Amino acid sequence: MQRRKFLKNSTTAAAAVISVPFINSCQEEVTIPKKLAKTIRPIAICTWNFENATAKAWQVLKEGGSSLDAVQQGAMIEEADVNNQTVGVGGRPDRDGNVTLDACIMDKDGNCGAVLAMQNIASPVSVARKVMEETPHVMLAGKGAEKFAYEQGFEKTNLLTEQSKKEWLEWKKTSQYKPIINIENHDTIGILAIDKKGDISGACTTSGMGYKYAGRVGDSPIIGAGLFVDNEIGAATATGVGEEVVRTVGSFLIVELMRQGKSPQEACEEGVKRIMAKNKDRTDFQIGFIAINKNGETGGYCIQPGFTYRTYSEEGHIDNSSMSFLKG
Ligand code: SD4
Repeated sequence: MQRRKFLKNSTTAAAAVISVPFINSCQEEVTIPKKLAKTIRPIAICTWNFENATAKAWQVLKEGGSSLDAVQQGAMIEEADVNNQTVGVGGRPDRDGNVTLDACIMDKDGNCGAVLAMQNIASPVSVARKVMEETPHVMLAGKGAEKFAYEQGFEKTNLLTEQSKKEWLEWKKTSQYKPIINIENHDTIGILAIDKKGDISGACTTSGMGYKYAGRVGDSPIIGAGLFVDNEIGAATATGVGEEVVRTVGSFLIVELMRQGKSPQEACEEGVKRIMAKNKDRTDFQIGFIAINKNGETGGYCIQPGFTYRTYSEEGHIDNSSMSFLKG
């Protein structure tokens, strides 16, 4: 049996590295920071201000359900909301008028599933879970994902609402592709949860950038970019311009930073700074990260003002709208 230790590399964190040995899923003895091994704190946390989604996830957690069910059911609330034009039914179409959806889900054991650019299915996060549980694969894309969904009993659904169609036809008059900060990138749901057993799961679901090039896929269904869960450490998820999140493998980075001893808040801040280091002269895009650690501590950070995240725990609903950001 291989033995290894995860050591913190920051001096402030050093005091907290008191050995808390346990056997991880690879049957290796690991030492995690003591502050990440204190108590179990069930919590649901999501990008933006999705009160109904976190309330649903919290209900699942409160009744003793798994974090996997909690994040799926929370995400499904937004997928079904026709007024959310960045997720599921009612999502903005691509430039050709087709609504194509991306989603992924990841569980406590590191299992994951994703669908990319899938059409005509109302709940891509549920199909992603089926990919995880019913296939040997992680990702299914396009027509293959849609075919698989039908095989699993999902119904064909028209995702383009009258409102989204009207706006798309208006957009076509100029066909200018310029995402507007906090508007065209808005409202993707990334949702993370810890259940009563202390297990962490996450999900992320979106229709992507409005009027995107047909076939374009962002960060949201990409494990490591739009979402990452490590049940020994914590989880992170992203919203905003996905290309930039993919370039830095943002969510994985944030979980690794927490492994090295950063708090969720510090890790999200570092994640945003890494992106800005690659985009020194740009001020025209938004990215927001949220994270939880094993203790149920949360953090969130973004480039521009306007992003928020919501948490639901025993303390009730909290809208973190006073969240800090990098640029004024
Ligand atoms: C994407 N990250 O497709 C998504 C968009 C998003 O709120 O987050 N919208 O790039």
